[in-house]
Amino acid sequence: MRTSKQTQQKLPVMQRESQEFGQVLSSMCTEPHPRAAEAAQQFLSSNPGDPTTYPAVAELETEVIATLGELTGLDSPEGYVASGGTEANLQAVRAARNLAESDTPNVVAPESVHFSFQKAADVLDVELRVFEVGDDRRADPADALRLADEDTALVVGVAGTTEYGRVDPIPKLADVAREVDSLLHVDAAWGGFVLPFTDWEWNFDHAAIDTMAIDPHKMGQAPVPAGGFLARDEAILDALAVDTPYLESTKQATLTGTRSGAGVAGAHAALEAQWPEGYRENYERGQANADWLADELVSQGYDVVDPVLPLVAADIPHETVEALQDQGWRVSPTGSGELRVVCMPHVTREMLEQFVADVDDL
Ligand code: 0PR
Repeated sequence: MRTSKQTQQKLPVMQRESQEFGQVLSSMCTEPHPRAAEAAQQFLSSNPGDPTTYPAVAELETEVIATLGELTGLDSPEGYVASGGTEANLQAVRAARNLAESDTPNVVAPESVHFSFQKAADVLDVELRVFEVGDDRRADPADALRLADEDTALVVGVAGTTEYGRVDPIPKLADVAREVDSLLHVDAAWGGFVLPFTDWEWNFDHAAIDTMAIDPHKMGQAPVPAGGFLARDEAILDALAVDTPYLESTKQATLTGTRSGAGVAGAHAALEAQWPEGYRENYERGQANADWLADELVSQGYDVVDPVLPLVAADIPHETVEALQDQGWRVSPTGSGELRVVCMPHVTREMLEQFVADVDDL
């Protein structure tokens, strides 16, 4: 691992500069809502992994899951606050594997899935079958069906892809899952806090979805770590549970043991402050910014992938991206090399105006 200059100087932590967001354009993290930061502070030493000892934070977690259920069209949601989208996706694969009858279960997913599925497949010893996406960068259910068979334990759809913000045809993928008798998981880790304000069909109410990832620590403005794992049925959590003989609660379905009370409390406060109107405003502002940025870059002659959600990918040459990075812009490319700007709540029009001017100068 590289050591930064700051580490080499060994400044005491309180004298180090914390991350500024003024030039952060490609991250899916954002500044936490002020009330969420405060709530996190208050629960720093509580462990939601031990609800008997820490009932206050456990109650907050139940309420977070209830609100996430409301956001995703699920009346009596099961689930928990995970460490992030990686854990939620891994747990979805794990539940499907544990419930599958096959000894050689596989997972069918579009190539646009987050790389956390590769980790899940590796850790859980499950075959990951990936199919290409079409020109629209979305999963084609016919391709999913071609790859699926009687050993398929899980079909995955993404509601807001990491690189282009695309939403897969979730109801049709649910039909595929039903046809091969598998579960359906939707990864809305990033998209889940913007999609409620769009016409996309993506949630539990729109299709026979079994599990979902939806991360408060991305668009939800909660402090890190706060991911969300949701399930329609208790049987899914049961499939993940192990006995916990020396705790008063007798089983645990989470992947990690000790968990972040700060994450849970922060997510709770963020949801309380922002759902639904604050998130709606974030979405509308983010989408307007994305549309504006896309137009500006097109008028500078770049190819831009139409932002269907608040995420812009533009074909900007590698040297220009490097020059922008030298100017302090925190930007990173997609796998195919496009520059990617995620219009998170901290990304303002003023930032983008400066960014566009810098791109123009180069
Ligand atoms: N699912 C989707 C659709 C994601 O975009 C991501 C992360 C995950 C799952 C995994 O979530 P966790 O990272 O919470 O486990 N997408 C971002 C990415 O890989 C994560 C990220 C966030 C990257 C902030 C950089 C950054 O500064 O690009």
